[in-house]
Amino acid sequence: MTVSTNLPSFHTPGVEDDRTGLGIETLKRAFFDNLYYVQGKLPNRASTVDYYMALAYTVRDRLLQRWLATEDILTRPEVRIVGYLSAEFLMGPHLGNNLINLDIYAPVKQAIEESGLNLQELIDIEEEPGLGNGGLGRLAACYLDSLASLQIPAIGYGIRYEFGIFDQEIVDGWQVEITDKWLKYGNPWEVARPEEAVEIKFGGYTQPYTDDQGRYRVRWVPGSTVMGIPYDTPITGYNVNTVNTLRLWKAEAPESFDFTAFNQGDYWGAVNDKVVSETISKVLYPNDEQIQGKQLRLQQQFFFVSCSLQDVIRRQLESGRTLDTLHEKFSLQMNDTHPSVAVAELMRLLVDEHMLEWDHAWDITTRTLAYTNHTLLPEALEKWSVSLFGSLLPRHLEIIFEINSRFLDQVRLRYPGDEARLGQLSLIDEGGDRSVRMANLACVGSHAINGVAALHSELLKKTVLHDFYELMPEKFCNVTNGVTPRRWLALSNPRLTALIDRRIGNGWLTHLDRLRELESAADDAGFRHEWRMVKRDIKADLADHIANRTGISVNPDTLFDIQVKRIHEYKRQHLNVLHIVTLYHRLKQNPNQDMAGRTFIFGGKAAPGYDMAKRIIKLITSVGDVVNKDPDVSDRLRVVFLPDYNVTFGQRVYPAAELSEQISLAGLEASGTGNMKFSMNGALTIGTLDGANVEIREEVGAENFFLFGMKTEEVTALRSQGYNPMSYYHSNETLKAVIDLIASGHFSHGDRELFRPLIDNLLYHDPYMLLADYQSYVDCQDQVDRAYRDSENWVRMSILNAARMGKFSSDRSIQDYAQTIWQADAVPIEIEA
Ligand code: C3B
Repeated sequence: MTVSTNLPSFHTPGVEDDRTGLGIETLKRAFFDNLYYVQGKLPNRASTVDYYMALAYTVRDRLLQRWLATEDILTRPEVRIVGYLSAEFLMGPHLGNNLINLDIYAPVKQAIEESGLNLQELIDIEEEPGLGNGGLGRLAACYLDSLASLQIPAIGYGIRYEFGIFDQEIVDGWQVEITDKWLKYGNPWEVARPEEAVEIKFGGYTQPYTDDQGRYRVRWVPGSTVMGIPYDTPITGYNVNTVNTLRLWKAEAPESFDFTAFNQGDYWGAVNDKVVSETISKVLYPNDEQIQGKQLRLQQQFFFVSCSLQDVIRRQLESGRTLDTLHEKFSLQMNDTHPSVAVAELMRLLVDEHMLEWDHAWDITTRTLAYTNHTLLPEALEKWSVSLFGSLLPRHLEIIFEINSRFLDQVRLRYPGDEARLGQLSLIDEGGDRSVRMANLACVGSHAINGVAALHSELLKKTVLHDFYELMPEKFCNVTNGVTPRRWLALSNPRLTALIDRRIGNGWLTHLDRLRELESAADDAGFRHEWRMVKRDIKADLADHIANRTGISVNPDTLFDIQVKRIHEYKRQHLNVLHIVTLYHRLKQNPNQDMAGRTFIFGGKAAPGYDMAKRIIKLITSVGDVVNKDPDVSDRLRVVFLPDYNVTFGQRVYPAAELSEQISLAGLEASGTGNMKFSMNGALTIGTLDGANVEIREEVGAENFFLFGMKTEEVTALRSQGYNPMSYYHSNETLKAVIDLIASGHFSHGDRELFRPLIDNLLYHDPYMLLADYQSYVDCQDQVDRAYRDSENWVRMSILNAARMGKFSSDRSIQDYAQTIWQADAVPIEIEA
């Protein structure tokens, strides 16, 4: 289906319009016009931020016609819409990305340069909207890019946090959290739509009543209400007319003032209501994969889910359809369990507010919703105490009990007498303080359940969701994650992109499998030379950046070995440190040791309350302080912790990497997506058989991947047989020496207490089995060292890695979702000139 729109376009045919024209003179005029009329600045008084804002508006003007055309087609009854419900969207800066997707980078660059400014400087000044913690939020952002690029009508639904993920500073080697004020200069990319605000209820009680047809009904009498105000951001597709919408909700009080209180002189009380309401969308919870069970978090989840479902229902009715066919027009994907209260809320809206019969509503609900699981970590499985849930959402608790009772009846029929299984499947955990199991709710209320990499989806079926798999195997599927090559190659690595273009022409950014055409180039010495030169230049740029940021000088001719991701024990940044200390120990014993110079680069945030993760950061910076200053080793070893790792910094770092560290304990990293960004940019991976590493290795070939460590089954076997980390410590001389060196205070000015919690944890518990994988990791790193010194072959492997990454384009992931879960099609939009 192709649709054309003939929305009025407000410009005179034949005349280049200042809001749409792409001629250099037009762009310059529009830019200065926006500076004057929107920013209210004259060029001689304007700051870089003013110029950035003026340019952002100039670019936004150029996508508005497509955005409105896309909005317009959503109202057609036959157009199917994907709604992506996510508590996090880690979008990264918009300006550069929109220049790429609108294909106007070159003319805009020329116009800006002819105006005496530097485009890169304006791109770099954008405060990135950090409305996510890590992988899960960034995946949502890549998926929005691919949905638009594949011309699938879609809306991302989430929360407009006033404060996103904190900014990280490193003070005396420790992480310090600073509030993220991303909105401080205003946000040129969003449009508020207060006319589409919705009302959200909380608390209170429920009341049964009989309707005029004599049917039993329930009414929810809320204790308080807040308003959800939508803020829309355009999501451009690459070289297409589709511009989808990211709709983020801000919480506001229904009335700014409680006039009764105000008139009685209680000014503070009157305004307080507003303050309390606005708290809901105030701040992003900075924990990744660790739930805290805080009331405000449940309020946030219900808030954005209810806003979004009311929005979906409004659109359904406005398109001229009834709610009976909601599932035909909408497919709603729940990004992890964070939005899973949607199951109960959609039922409430259909049954209580729109008066549908229960069974009919249930059929619509389960056909509309689908659930993606992103983790097997037990501490990340969301549970809410029944008492907290009931006090905040009394009607939803009743609905969940009703869903559960009907569901358990079916289970009893299928497995008579199997009480243990019943207890596992129940939506309510009856042990201790009773709680609602959100993953169980999501499974029961969805027609599809998927994991995010082949291994992860298999493990889901075998472990955490095993009972659900046995009961309803037809719901289970896998969609391996992907990342957008527009941001992660075209925007972040223009030099490599240009080199690839010269070799295989263009068009591969939307058909990433075409990178295979580079395979033959791996055998072309001339091409290898060019590839190496590109990498060398980018490494030199990163080295400059590192020097500016941290004062540490690094040599761009050393191997850039990089681990960037959230700091978490299961991701094992400290295993990387054990290797660094091993090399340090070796070099101190034998200063003439033959090895390639290496620069170890780390980046990542620790959850503010996660002591062990914060200590890992301190360990990295402390080892760096000693190693970088020690003349015996510092020509061959450098260790850098780059503060405040975020999307913007990711764009610098992936292109410069030569070795990508993906070293989680097998079975714990659901997929990983950084691993894909590295490989796409020609880094080789050292990794375990975990998450998407398995599939990356399959694609690039075992000979182009450095594999180490136990497999998932070996991990399970070792654990069940009784894992004893101390035995590795006692039987491995080097390992013992390395651990003793850290424990002795060598990296902590003699302080033996600083790293004791980390060391004791490794020796007495080691839940992520670093000691068991240590020797295999070090041996594999030695292999990396030898391989790197055969530089021609290294470059060959680098090219082959990039060439074989087609599978990991998020376009492929979205096509998988569209075919197997959403039944959504492309709707190309023609815009009449
Ligand atoms: C992450 C997982 O840890 C990654 O393996 C995975 O690649 C991404 O999700 C995307 O699927 N994840 C996260 O960032 N936050 C969570 N709460 C759960 C999983």
